[in-house]
Amino acid sequence: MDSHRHLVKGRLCATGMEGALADHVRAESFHRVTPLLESWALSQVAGIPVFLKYENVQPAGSFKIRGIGHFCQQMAMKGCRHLVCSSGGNAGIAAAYSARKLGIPVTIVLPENTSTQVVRRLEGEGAEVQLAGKVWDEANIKAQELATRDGWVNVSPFDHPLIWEGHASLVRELKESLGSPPGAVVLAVGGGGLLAGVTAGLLEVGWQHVPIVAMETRGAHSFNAALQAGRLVTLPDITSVARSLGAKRVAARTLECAKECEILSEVVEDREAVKAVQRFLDDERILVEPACGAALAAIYSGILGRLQAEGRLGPALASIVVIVCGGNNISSQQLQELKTQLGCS
Ligand code: PLV
Repeated sequence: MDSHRHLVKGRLCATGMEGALADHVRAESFHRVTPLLESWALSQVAGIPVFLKYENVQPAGSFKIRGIGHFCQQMAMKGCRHLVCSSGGNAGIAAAYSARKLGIPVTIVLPENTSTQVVRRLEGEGAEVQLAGKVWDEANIKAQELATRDGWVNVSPFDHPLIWEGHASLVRELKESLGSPPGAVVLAVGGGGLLAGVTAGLLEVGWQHVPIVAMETRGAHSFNAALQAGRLVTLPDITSVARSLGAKRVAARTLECAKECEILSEVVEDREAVKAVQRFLDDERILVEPACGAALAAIYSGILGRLQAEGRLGPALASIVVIVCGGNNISSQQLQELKTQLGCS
């Protein structure tokens, strides 16, 4: 894996710093325990209790801080001198937030079409921002180049065991709040870090029988394409507006997850994801980005009901958990523009 290679190149061996930093770094995680609340509106639509895991209230605006915060803390303990992270936005904000807390300089590489709002947020965190390429995969090539510098460490937005370990904390919180397992967990898939983390968490708490409904938008459906082909597939381009789901190829680990847990992969159109964002705003008065709309569309577009009718999900589910992954790539104006672009009234 690339991040391991860079660690070797960066010669991040144990130093005297390790002990001193370790106490500070281990003191507290950067993520917060988030609320799990039953949604009246979504439960009405689904016909069963729907619980929302509100990751949008994390300090960096999305679940990403769980895994990336954990990864960055571990790298700091190993004496990392500079962090570099390629991102569709949210992983970068999580890395920049973590780097500021750790006092380590950070460079975030984003696709050229990144909104000024996200760039400003990153600069506000003290990050150096570089724009490279049309999609995340191209920005990632640039980040990999930078990460070969001495003492620099590459932070993958989704592809590292420490990231999955950090994301798994979300499932421990679910177990704590719910006690008994839900009928399914619904989440969005970009490169598959959240999927891998939730799989790890389900295994850890003994909930491996809980099906995961893995949502993507068409044009960013690299996991669905891989599952169908039975091997990793590189999409020719990212054409979805859900830029945060825009990894042309998912992490190899995602295919292993599909062997360890029951994963139901579903693809929605951009219009459905954006309509879900609008409906969620009206129902819960919370604005999330289209990446998160993809997960919410599992309820709003009746996908759960269809999976039940097809016998792929049980007929009488106790409850459903939807991970409200959040996201910073949205504003009321951007939502309006997306609706106009996609012809949603
Ligand atoms: N976004 C990554 C990858 O982008 C990033 O750099 O921010 N929901 C939101 C709001 C996200 O930001 C992401 C990932 C996902 C879902 C999907 O998570 P993943 O990549 O772990 O499957 C290209």
